[in-house]
Amino acid sequence: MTSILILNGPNLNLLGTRQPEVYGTTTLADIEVSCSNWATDNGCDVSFMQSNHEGALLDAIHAARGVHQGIVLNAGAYTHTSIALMDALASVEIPAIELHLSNVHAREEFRHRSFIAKVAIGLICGFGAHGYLLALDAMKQHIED
Ligand code: CA2
Repeated sequence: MTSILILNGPNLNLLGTRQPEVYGTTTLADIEVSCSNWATDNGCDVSFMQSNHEGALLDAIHAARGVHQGIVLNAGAYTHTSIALMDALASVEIPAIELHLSNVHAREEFRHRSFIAKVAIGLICGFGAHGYLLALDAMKQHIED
């Protein structure tokens, strides 16, 4: 069965509790339920994880080898800073989609730079929590094509 890993980076555990004008009112737990429902409806396996620690995200990417066929990554602020995450994605050779709730290109200049985009097959941003389902659809299509 097609298996997709969804990885969430720093501060995303706070979703739905602060800055609703930027990130909406949906919690990360709500998003996990939607992704799990999507998995059931689409005959896929979806694993969901969040960490505030760069090393834990790196370990999860390394451990995905031979287990998951695709990675959806909302790396949070590490998107704009982490060469280590970029290198990890490149080294495991698993297709990855960069995901953001907000439209990072309509925000501060420092959010326009992405190390993840350099190794991702594509980027989805600006659609809030629905972006997770868009990313899963896109990844399933990519894997099965
Ligand atoms: O839009 C996104 O999904 C981001 O990845 C969110 C990151 C931000 O650094 C990226 O530039 C874009 C920040 C996540 C912080 O999430 C919070 C949620 C609620 C309250 C406070 C922070």
